[in-house]
Amino acid sequence: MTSRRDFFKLTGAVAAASASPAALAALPELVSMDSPDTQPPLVPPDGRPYNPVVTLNGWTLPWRMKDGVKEFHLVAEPVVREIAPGMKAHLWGYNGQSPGPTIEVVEGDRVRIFVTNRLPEHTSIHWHGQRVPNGMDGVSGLTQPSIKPGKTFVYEFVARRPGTFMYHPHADEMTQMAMGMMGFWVTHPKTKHPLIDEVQRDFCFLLNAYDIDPGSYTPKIMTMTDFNLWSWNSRIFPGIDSLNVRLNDKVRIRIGNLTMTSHPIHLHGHEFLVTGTDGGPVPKGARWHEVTTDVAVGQMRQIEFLADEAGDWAFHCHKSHHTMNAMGHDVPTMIGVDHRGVVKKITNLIPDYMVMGERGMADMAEMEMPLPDNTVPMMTGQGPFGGVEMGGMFSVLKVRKDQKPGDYKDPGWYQHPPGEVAFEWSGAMPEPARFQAEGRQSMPRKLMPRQEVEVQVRKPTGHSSH
Ligand SMILES: [Cu+2]
Repeated sequence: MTSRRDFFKLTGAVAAASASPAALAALPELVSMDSPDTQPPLVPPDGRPYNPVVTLNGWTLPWRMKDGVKEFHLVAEPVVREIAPGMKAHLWGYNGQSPGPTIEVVEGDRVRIFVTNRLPEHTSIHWHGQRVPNGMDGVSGLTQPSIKPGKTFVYEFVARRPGTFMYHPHADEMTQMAMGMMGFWVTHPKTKHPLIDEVQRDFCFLLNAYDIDPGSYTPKIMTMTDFNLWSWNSRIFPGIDSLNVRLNDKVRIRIGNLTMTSHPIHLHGHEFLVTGTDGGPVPKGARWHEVTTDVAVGQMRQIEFLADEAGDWAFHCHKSHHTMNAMGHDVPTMIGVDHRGVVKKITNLIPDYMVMGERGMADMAEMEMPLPDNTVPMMTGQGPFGGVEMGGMFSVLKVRKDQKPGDYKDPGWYQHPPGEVAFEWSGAMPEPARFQAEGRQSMPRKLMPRQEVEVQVRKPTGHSSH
């Protein structure tokens, strides 16, 4: 086993140590990744050239060219994934990480993928969205026998359609996807394509979710809707790397959803076009500008925009519960509740009792509460102006004039030009003017309740339908 960095230094193929001597000559080397950091793009060393993608907190799997066929070796195995600094999860994935490595090929490439199963149960891989011969579709029981523990299967097909795809098991899916088994697949066009523009930056990541109790390490696989960790590539904010681009770069971001709910992905400061789905490129006449696009379950969306506004722009799922970490859902709304009488009585019984939520939940981000081992605060992340109060599916698009072409390093916080940051008003405050005509049109006075009714907003505590 070797890291991706060392792979191209090696000459010839060294096979996985567990393979039989006869297979040693045939199996491509097992390349594994030990870091959850975003790896630089893998510039193709052979085959047709293309502009490689950057996988957020991920990497691209190197291949071996054998008689004109691109050979990859995926190993399904238990992995330890750092979800965010301070929290590790015991997941299942591929080649050392969850998600598995991104596979990048070119339209027309013949690909051969060796899949070795080191899990305690059988598996298979389905190549989501691709045109393949039926027997290569990876549905265990339907199109192939499952891959038993310790066995290696071979998939072989031509990458016929350029586009944005993913791979995942089609065997005990509930368990294996809840445990993090998935990966990204990009097929680049072989020549200039009328519907696929050239871009300077091309990012990709998968939307996934876990239910891991604070203090524990293994996801609860029976959870259907009430996940507590909403992640991009098995990372949660502030553990998700920023997307760093140069001012006036054309940027493409490819997103796939393997959670059990939809995610309206929202970008600040720019309008984008949805240029592709897992069905292929979107015809030009069917594109319109958006700042939010919903990525439904099992879908891929490919968005493109010109990064022509310098700054640190939030980029996140717009479901506000999905920008939270390790959240308990059985907490009542406490806004406006006066605890003063009851707190003294409770602290007699429970000395460490704390009141929270009377003024909203932002206190949670500032409160220095002791956390159990191996978890992260619910809302966190420090920006240049204080707490960001975000978690989960949140990151930052950093647009900089002086970011070098091809440089993906984090440039640090944006230095705002003088006069371009919202500031506190220090002048006089006028008396509030009251609008006198309440109820005139839709609710004539005579129909109004005799006594004014005042309602308090209270969110339901059940979360049956995210
Ligand atoms: Cu979401």
